[in-house]
Amino acid sequence: MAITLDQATIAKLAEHLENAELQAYDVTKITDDYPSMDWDDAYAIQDEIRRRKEARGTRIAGLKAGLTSRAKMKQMGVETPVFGFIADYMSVPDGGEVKFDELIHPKVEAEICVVTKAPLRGPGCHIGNVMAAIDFVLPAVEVIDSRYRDFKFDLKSVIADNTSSARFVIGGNMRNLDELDLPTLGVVLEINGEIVSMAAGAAVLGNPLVAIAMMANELGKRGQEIPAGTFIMTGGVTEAIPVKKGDNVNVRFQDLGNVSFRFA
Ligand code: 0L1
Ligand code: MG
Repeated sequence: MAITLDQATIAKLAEHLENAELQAYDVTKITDDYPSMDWDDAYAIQDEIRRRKEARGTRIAGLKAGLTSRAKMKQMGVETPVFGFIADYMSVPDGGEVKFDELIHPKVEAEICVVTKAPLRGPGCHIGNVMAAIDFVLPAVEVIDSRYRDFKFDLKSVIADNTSSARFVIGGNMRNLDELDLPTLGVVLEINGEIVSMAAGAAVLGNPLVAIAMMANELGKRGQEIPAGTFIMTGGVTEAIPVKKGDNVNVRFQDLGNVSFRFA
């Protein structure tokens, strides 16, 4: 693997995708125009989007793994998790409102999340390292919003598009890892009071902490680590559910409490 695109092209594609995100319009997948781009090119474009945001004063709120559950891999027709970041302006308070018109075609997914208390660095990071590095566990709902028309993309295009990051809502209660059994932790996702999806933590790679080890190993390939104090979303336990303006979302996480919000 290697970076095959020149810096000007990486910068142009980052601007193209970030404009689509910030102005809420869809685009065709970038591999249509750059079919031979590499995984490293895709992460370089994502890194450039992050650099652009930080240069404007945006703070990075955390890291995320995506496409980590069988349900989501099947839904999107892919086999590999992807990794991205979330930013401060993407945060919506529990009980709050997500402005639908700021997004293109949002979907929601329930995620088991952690905050770390020690750095994690790959290669060779495994679930034991992750367990030792966790400060606490907490629930969240991610609102994803691919910038690609009709959510039609391939993995390299979606990595470049910062893995469809759009909004996230943290709620419920913080718990110590040793108070929980993450693989059997049940999650019920309701829209407008109706149950639309149910799953348990094991849906995410057998244990959501495996997604964090994979993230550390992926970052390690690029000489990066997960710093202590990082908020990490481990990926949707269910498939992602499309929503419309006016929808009320409520997710019940066993032992972790509820996360609720509305699309206004
Ligand atoms: O958080 C996610 O699982 C999103 C991964 C990107 C693919 C998608 O938009 O479904
Ligand atoms: Mg997600």
